[in-house]
Amino acid sequence: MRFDIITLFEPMFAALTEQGVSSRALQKQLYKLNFWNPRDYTHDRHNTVDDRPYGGGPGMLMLYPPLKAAFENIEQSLEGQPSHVIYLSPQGNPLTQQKVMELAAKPQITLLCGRYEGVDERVIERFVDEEICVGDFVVSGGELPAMMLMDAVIRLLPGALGHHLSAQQDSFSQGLLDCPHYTRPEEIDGMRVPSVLLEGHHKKIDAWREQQQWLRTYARRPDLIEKLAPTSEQRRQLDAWLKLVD
Ligand code: 9D3
Repeated sequence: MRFDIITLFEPMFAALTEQGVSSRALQKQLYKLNFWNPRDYTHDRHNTVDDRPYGGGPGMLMLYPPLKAAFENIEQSLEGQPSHVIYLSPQGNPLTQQKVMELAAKPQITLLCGRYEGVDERVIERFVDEEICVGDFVVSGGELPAMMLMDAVIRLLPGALGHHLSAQQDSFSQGLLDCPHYTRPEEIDGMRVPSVLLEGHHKKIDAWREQQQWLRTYARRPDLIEKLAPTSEQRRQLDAWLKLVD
């Protein structure tokens, strides 16, 4: 996997390159990273990358010409290999684990990180394949959303996780939230580990964990239950568990 990132704030990506799974995956050369700063493609004394919106209104927009130059330089460096261009944008499609898996199968991804109020719409029209949003909340630019996307993709790359089961077994991959987990000690501040987890009966443990997944998902994310389209048998089981609980 190769990531080409168009950003005014390359240093922010140290969060990805200097810590954790994504950092080790980079050392292992599971992916390559190139940064392209629109400021490097300006020609005026102030290295201007933004300007005021036509029609008025608050804030500034990223100018077309420096971004065009960045895209053209990426294209040149790709020597004919295909590129998939994503603009991180509040107007984008929500990022999902399904989308993350699709992206992890691509040889290359270009990420355009907006600042200010965003980019001139014609940049999107000419250079962008898809717009992606990371949630219905506002952050100050596309860099943190880009890093979230990259982290999610990188941990799916073969060899990134050490233990291969976890990436597949994740909640969302499965459609249900995760069950509660406990480690030592067996009792702390008056709270005991559920006894089923201490008894070593693995069939019972699996059944308990699945019950917890369904009950938690029902309580916290009923939208996920609907999306799962449970079978009538699964619905009956959930109803039975719900009656036991309250
Ligand atoms: C006044 C309208 N705002 C749009 C919702 C302005 C605006 C807010 C934040 C314009 C750009 C930004 C910067 N955010 C992103 O670039 C961004 C983002 C986000 O804010 N939330 C969730 N996903 C994303 S992806 C890129």
